[in-house]
Amino acid sequence: MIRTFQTHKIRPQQELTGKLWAFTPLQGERAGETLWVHTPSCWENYPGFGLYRGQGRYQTQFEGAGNLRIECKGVSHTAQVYLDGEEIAGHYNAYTAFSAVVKDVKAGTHTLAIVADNRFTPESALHVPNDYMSYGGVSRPVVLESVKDAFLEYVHVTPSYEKGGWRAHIRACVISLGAAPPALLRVRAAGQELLFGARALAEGENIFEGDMAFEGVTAWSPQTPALYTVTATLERAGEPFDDLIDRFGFRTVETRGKDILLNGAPLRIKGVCRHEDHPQYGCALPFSAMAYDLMILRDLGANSVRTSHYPNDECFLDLCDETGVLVWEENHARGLSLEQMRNPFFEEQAEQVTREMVLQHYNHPSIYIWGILNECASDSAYGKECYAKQFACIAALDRSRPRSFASCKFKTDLCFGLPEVVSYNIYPKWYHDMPAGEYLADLYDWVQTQTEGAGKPFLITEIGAGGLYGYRSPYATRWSEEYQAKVLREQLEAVLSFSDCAGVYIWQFCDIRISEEWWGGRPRTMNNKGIVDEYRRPKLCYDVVKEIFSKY
Ligand code: ADA
Repeated sequence: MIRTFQTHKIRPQQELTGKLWAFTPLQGERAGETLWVHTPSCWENYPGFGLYRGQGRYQTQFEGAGNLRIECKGVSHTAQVYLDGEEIAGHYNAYTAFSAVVKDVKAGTHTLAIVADNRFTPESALHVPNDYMSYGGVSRPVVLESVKDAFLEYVHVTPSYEKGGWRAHIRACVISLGAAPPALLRVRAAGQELLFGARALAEGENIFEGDMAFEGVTAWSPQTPALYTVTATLERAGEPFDDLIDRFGFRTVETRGKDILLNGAPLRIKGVCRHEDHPQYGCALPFSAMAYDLMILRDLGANSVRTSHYPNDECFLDLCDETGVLVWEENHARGLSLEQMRNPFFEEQAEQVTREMVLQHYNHPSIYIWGILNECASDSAYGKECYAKQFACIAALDRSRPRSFASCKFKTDLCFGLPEVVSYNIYPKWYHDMPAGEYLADLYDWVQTQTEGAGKPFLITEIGAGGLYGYRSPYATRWSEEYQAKVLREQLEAVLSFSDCAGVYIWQFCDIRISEEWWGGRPRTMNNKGIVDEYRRPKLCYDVVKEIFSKY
């Protein structure tokens, strides 16, 4: 499933996944063997491939002719794409989309092959052995489109509320495959139209910008997740030849003093951190599993999800837009040390995933904040330079949302002057023994008196404790469900009763698989801090979270 709504009515589009493809592992004992596998999927879920780390070739055939645009929504984690044996694209990072256009393809049957690679090589700065799993496979949909000499790449809508009325800034990007004859661009949104008169198109990107005003529209909010459609069409001589349909919502996000404001009203975040992970699907969750996760999240009384630690599947974001779940969307990085940030590939790879995240997910009204570099070296001068660059990269692409990062550098963090929101991951009574309330007050005081984060909104982006599903102990010993429930109660009460805090995210939604290299301190080679286990079975803490979320 590509999206939860149709994105083209004129441009022919077809999902190539959603059926069996031929899979061939390229290394290991079974190298060269061919299996028929469902797609999208991760090879860790094929019998015998649970621990395979290497390259795998996925192959399918399709009918097509003309200018073909092939979009991969996500290949984990490095991809090389071949059409009829010719390499047409390469991409690093599992969690963002990429595409290639091949011109003048002859009519007939064509072979598409994608070689996915999940190895931890020195050239991979972001996918490293970690406290989550870097799966292998064609993990998100692959889409085939037929385009003319020019086509729409994106149409970004930035809503604003001025003098009692909604307006929107429109920025559309048209890609031309060569110098192309004049084309007209028509943008329709929420019953209004903006027309850009015919203009010649230069090869590559052509940007169109303008403003629109609206009347009688409904604002998007968690209580009223009203969505509108924006339809952009390219036309010549009155004939539309390409289109792009997206959705957006009328809402503003800003920070004022200690508050994060949505449509002018302070937000109180009650959220969970969620990895895309499932024992049956790896990171390639089908629509039904994503929708089920959101049902659990809403049943818990949560109003937000943090896409820790990477950009999420667009279908999941579509569902968040539709159900009014606020999203902290995060670029890809977890716990990189100073040395890892000095990897010569780090800057380029981090900038790429950040750009792709913002450009691809720009219109989702549910995304209220961009996060970067979870728990990286924000306590060093070099780390600070990297944080500054990535925040600048986001600001250059989007000024309509605040930015933040989740720090674990306690009283040594140097970066709170950079973003609009200060965020901390804290684990009182799990990684140390200080009571949650005392710990939080001390940390908050330090931020206010010693850092450039003073006076900014303050979020707790992780609290949590491990609890092994089914391990019960009348003495509430560590790792028992009882201990986890007890700790979460204390942490949640402390954070939510702290009026200077804009909210909390629980680490984490469900138990997840981690890289084998990370087994120390992680029973079952899983991170067991889920409110539900990996099969989404509720632990004892489920009712505690529900009770406390409903109280605040
Ligand atoms: C960190 C990190 C998470 C997870 C967590 C834990 O705060 O951001 O990815 O590793 O700790 O379980 O310890």
